[in-house]
Amino acid sequence: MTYTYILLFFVAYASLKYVSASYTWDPSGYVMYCPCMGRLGNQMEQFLGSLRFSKNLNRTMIVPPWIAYDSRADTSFTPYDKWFDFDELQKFHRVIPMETFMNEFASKHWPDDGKSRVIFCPKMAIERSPDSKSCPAKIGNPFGPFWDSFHIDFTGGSEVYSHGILSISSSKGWNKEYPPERYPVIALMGAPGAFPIAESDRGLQKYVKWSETMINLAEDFIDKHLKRPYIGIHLRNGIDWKRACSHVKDITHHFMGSPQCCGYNKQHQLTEEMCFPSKDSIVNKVKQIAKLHGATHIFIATDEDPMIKELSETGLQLVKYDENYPIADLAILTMADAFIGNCVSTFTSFVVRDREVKDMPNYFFSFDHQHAKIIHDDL
Ligand SMILES: Nc1nc2c(ncn2[C@@H]2O[C@H](COP(=O)(O)OP(=O)(O)OP(=O)(O)O)[C@@H](O)[C@H]2O)c(=O)[nH]1
Ligand SMILES: *[C@@H]1O[C@H](CO)[C@@H](O)[C@H](O)[C@H]1NC(C)=O
Repeated sequence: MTYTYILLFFVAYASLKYVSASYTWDPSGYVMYCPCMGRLGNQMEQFLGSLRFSKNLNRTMIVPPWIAYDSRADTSFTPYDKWFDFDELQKFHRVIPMETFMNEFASKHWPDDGKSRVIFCPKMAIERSPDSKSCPAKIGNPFGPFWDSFHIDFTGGSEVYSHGILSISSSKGWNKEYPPERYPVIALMGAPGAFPIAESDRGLQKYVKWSETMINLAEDFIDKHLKRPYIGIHLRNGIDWKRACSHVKDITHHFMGSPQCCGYNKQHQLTEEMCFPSKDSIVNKVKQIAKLHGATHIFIATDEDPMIKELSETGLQLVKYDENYPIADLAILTMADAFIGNCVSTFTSFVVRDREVKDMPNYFFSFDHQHAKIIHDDL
C-alpha cells in the first residue's frame, strides 16, 4: 500500500518535472504573431504557412490563441490546445503556447525594457498608420485586444521589413538582418502565412489533430444523433457571404479558398454559382452523394440557413449541432464518411485539408472535378 503511494508520488513528481523541463529557452529565437485576419477559417488557413515560416527560420513558433468574435462583437481568445493536440505539432517543428512563453520566458528574455519588444511591420501597414511613421500594430480590433490580453506593448519600437516574408530563400535574410541574439523574438503584426494557403503546405494539416476533448465531444454527438455512413455538409449562405460572392466575376486570381476547386494554376473557372450554390443544386448534390455512399443521415453545418425545408424532400435524416459552436461543426464534418463543402469558403477548406491527408472523400456544391469547365484545355 505505502509502496504504491510512494511510487505514485514519484511518477507524478517525475512527470511534473518533465513538463516544466520540456520548455527550455531556445537560443535560435522565436516567431510570434497575431492571427489578426479573418475568422476561424482564415486563421487556420494561415496557421500552417506560419508554422512553415518558423521552421524555415529555425525559430520556435509561439502558437497564438484562436480569435473569435461573437454576435455582440466581443472578442475572445481560445488557446490552441483546447481544440487541438499541441504535442502533434512538435512532430513537425518546435512550438510553444503563447501563454507559456509569456509566463515562463518573457520577463527574463523579452522584457519590457524599452528595446526588446519590437514589432515587425510591413511597409504597407506603416503607410496606413495615422502618422505614417509608426506601426499600427495595436490599432483597432482584434489588434489591440489581442496584444493587450498578453500585456504586450511594443516599447522597443517598430522595424519595417522590406524583404519577402514567405519564400524559403528569404528566411536566411531574416536571421542575418535580425540575429536571434539581438532579436530573440520576431513579433509580427499579422500571420506570416500565405492566404490562401500554399499548395506545398496543405500536407502539414496532418499535424493538426483534434484534442481529446473535441474527439469526445464529436464522437458522443455522432453516437447519439447520427448513423454511419453519414454525409457532412457545409452550407455557407449568410448575407455577408452572398455579398462576397457577388464579387466573383471581378476576381482574376484566387478568391479565398477557391484553389481547392479551381486548382492552384486556375485550371477551372470560378463562378458565382460555385460560391453561392442554388438551393436546387444543393438538394440534388446531397441526394446524389447520399446515394453513392449509402447514407441515411446528413449532418448540416451552416452559418445561417440549414435549408431544413428544402432538404427534407430528400427523405434523409437531417441533423444539426444544437448550438452555434463552429469548432464542433468542424470536428463532426471532418469525421463524416463523405463531405460536401463550399468551393470558396475557408471554413470548408479546413475540413477539406483534414480529410485530404486522411484520404477521405470530399465533394463540392455546384462543382464537379470531372465535369468542370477547363480553362486551359491544352494544359
Ligand atoms: N457554427 C457555424 N459557423 C459557421 C459555419 N460556417 C461559417 N460559420 C461562421 O462564419 C465564419 C466564417 O468565416 P471564416 O471561418 O473565416 O471562413 P469563410 O467561410 O472563408 O468566410 P469569411 O471569413 O467571411 O471569408 C466562421 O468562422 C464561423 O464563425 C458553420 O457551418 N457553422
Ligand atoms: C536550429 O535550432 C536548434 C534549436 O535552437 C539548434 O539546436 C540547431 O542547431 C539549429 N539548426 C541550425 C541549422 O542552425
